[in-house]
Amino acid sequence: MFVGSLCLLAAGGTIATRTTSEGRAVAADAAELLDAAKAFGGVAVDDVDARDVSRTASFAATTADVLALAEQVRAAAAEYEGVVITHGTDTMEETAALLAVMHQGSVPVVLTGAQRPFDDPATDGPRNLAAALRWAASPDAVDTGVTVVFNDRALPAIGVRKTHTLSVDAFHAPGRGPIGYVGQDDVRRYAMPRRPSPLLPSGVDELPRVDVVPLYLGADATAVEAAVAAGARGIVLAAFGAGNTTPAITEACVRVLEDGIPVAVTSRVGEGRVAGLYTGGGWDLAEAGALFFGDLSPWQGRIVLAAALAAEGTTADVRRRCRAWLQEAGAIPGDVDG
Ligand code: DAS
Repeated sequence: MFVGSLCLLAAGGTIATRTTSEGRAVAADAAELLDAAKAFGGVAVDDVDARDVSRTASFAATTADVLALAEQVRAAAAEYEGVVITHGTDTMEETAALLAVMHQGSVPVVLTGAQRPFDDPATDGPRNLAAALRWAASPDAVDTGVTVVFNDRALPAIGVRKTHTLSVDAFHAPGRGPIGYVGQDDVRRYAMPRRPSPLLPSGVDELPRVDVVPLYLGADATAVEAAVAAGARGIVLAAFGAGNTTPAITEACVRVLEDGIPVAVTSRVGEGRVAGLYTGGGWDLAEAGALFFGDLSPWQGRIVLAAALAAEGTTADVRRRCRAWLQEAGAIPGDVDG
């Protein structure tokens, strides 16, 4: 099953935390994590090079931190046959998306983490790490791009979501995954994930500001106006249902679109794609030129829009880039014109 040498990048998260009198804090290093994973067998951990990348909780990380991590991943992918990253679960879906808009080539890049601390007697971390290493070392993982391995499942980066606050069954990719099962003795891939062409080149150290605006009963235009005033170059709506907005937010977004700032529509629902269906809501946004981001979560949509904005070009170029990427990612139908 094992195809060659792996690199483990330890980037903080609950998987590496111990409990202190002031709350959980990252304490275990990459070597300790690897050592603990040995108990779950199935992978030649002596062939894994372990590197410490950061000791942050993922809720405290910045986009620049994740771009720096992406550079380490790129370097490791040039050197090893698989790269595994231990990471906090809170923003793992955003890191997965950011790596996915950059990663090229056949080397699998696998994110994993834990819901329970390293010093919990029933911690899930070492088991998840052993599974992630097993998946990364398997021929089944070659060409799968970026994946998340958690609770015995391999999930595609695009579409993965944290779906439970505390349970060890914390990640799913509604409508898209799992793409594989990672047991203690066997690895099985059921499907190949979509692999769109890279949207973001390597070497970028910051992304343009893109803000997420949540929809809630009676929401007014304050958040949209504040985002623009703060310098947002794009706005992602976490809209109602299949992509609807309050009248105040619809009107504010139409104005924003007239000013050349892209607005991307996603849903706060958690599964399914958005569509411009209702007058006064999604229909009006579509007519005004908003981009409908398919089944992407608001958080992954924000990464995709920011990546599309990172390259030079007009608003029309950004729209074209987003649409092409979303089509290749299977988020929107292939016949949507740009
Ligand atoms: N919620 C924690 C975790 O599960 C903290 C973090 O995201 O770093 O890893």
